[in-house]
Parts: sequence; structure tokens; C-alpha cells
Amino acid sequence: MVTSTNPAVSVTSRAAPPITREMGLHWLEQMMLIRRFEEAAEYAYTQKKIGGFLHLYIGEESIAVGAVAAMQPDDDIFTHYRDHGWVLARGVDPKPSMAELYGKATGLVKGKGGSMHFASVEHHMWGGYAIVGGHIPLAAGMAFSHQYLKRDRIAFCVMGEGATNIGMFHEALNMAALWKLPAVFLVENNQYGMGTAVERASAVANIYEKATAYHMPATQIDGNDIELVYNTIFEFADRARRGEGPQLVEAMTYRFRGHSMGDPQRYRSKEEVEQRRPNDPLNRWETKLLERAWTTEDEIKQLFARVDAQVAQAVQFAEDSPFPDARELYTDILVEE
Ligand SMILES: Cc1ncc(C[n+]2csc(CCOP(=O)(O)OP(=O)(O)O)c2C)c(N)n1
Repeated sequence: MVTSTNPAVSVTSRAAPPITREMGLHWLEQMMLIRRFEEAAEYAYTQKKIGGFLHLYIGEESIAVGAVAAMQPDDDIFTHYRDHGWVLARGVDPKPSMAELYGKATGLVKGKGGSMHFASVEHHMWGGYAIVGGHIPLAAGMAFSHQYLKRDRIAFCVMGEGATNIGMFHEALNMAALWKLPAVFLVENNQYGMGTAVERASAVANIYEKATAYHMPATQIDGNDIELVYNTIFEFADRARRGEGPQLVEAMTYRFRGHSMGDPQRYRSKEEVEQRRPNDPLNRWETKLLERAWTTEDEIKQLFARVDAQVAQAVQFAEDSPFPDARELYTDILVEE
């Protein structure tokens, strides 16, 4: 499962703690929370209660949930704009998260960021970046600070496969490898960058092979297999934490919704999307839990009802919250020393 693209690099790593029934149920609940949260956001968007861009993560939830489970709580996360799942998987409250989408003062970043800029410093979640690839050097910089200050923490940088064609990806990977920074680069390959299929944009079909240029251990996995995500991220993170330098994981997945809201999706057929449905990570994990007799249909119903109630409360909270005061336009702009 774990493959190094460079035989000169050590691939020894510790295995992840075993997955328990409790963990399995928690993962199902988190994946369901992300799914329902985004479905509610999608509906609110059609009602014009949410504006701007809204990039949904539906179909990719197993990556954030499995990866966050494999991290330490004070590891730092930088993501691209498809960030709702990452924030919720990190344990951020859905209420301020929904309020942020509504642009309300009670939002995660006071309603000033919206969908693409979810962040919570206390959760070591640094956002939410709209410039494709722009956050990759920032994550490398955070990894450098951990190394320089001898902290036992690593930086995770999450991006789409499209970002790996951007210059900043290569600059950041080069520096990270050169300085053996404690970082994990996680590519969510959902097959499309906006309306462009990966093979039309990248000269290298297997994205993880790009890490070879920087002598970085890398692998490609099925991102919709939550157990594989958890085990792989744990092993790769463990190596980065123990000073073996940066690592890269390419998680193969598929987004079931358009790139953002209002995407007519002319670049793929309805049949293609339907063919991918059996690979839905949520259904796959639910089926596995039932097969293992780790849960029952009844328990799942209760769990989903809990999630529905939580999302309804989040929507109510967002609806009831005030918009920011106009004076907020002039706050949080400069950092004072
Ligand atoms: C530097 C830059 N160029 C172009 C864009 C416009 N843009 C927004 S999303 C996107 C596609 C990125 O695809 P990918 O990295 O695969 O992520 P995904 O949306 O598939 O999760 C592009 C080109 C941008 N935001 N920033």
C-alpha cells in the first residue's frame, strides 16, 4: 500500500492505532454531518441566503474525516477553498460555520470570509485559500517554524490536483524537501479542475509521481476508503514528525456536485456521475460497519437523526444572527505588533 517513489528514501513508519467500533461510528457521524451541512448550504444558496462562491465537498468526505483522525489535534491544516469538510472534521461547531456561509457576524471569521475562507486558529485550521496553490508555501512556512522552534507538530497542506500544475506547488515542495520540513502534502484528486479533466491539464497522469522530482516519499490511494486514508495519513505523518522530511499522498476521489454552485457541468455526462455513485464514501463506510456488525440499522437511524437536528440548529443560528456592522469593514485588516 505504501510506496516510495524514490528508493533512496526510507519508508519505515509506525502503523496507526487500530480502528475501533467507536471510531468507526464517529467517522460515519462526521461524514454525515459534512454531507447534511452542505446539502443545507446548497438549499440556502438557491434561496439566495448564501452568496458568492460555494464549493461543495460532497463525495470526498472520507478524506477529511480519515485524515483528521490520523493527525494530532495541534497539527496545522491549510486547505484550498473546498474547505467545509475539513473544518467540520476538525471539530469546529457547525453553527458559526453555517453563519459564516450566511455572511453573519457570528460566523467563524465574523462573516467576512464566506465559504472559501473558513478558519479557526484554536483548531489549528488556518483556512480556506481561494488562490489556487497560494497556500502551499504558507504550509511549508508553518512546517519550517515547527522545525526551527523544535515543536512536535507538522503542517498539512490540502489541495486539488489542479494546484499541482501551479508554480508555487513546485517551489514549496522543493524547499520542503531541501530543508526536510515536517509537512504532509495531501492532494485530493477529484478528476476535474473546474471544467478541465486532469488528463487535459497535467502532463503527468499520476499526480503523486510529481513528488519524485523532489525525492519525496509519495503514494496514491483510494480516497473514498476511509480506513486506507486513516492508515496512510498516519504512517506518512509519523515519518514527517520523526524528521524524515515531507511526504505526499494523492487521494483519488470524485466530486458529485459541480465545481461551484451554478456549474452546468457540460464537461461530463450524467452517466459518468451515476457510475461513480456506488463508490460514495459515506455509503461504503455505512455498509462496512453493518457487515462487521459494528452497528445496526436502528443505531444508524438515530445517528443520522442527531446529525439532522444539529444541522437544523446550525441553519436556525445562521438565520437568526445579525449581519456584521458596517464598521467591521475597517477591523481585522492589519496585525498590530
Ligand atoms: C491562481 C488561480 N488561478 C485560477 C483560479 C481559478 N480557479 C478556481 S478553482 C480552479 C480549479 C482548481 O482545481 P483543483 O485544484 O483540482 O481543485 P478542486 O476545485 O477540483 O477541488 C481554478 C482554476 C484561481 N482561483 N487561482
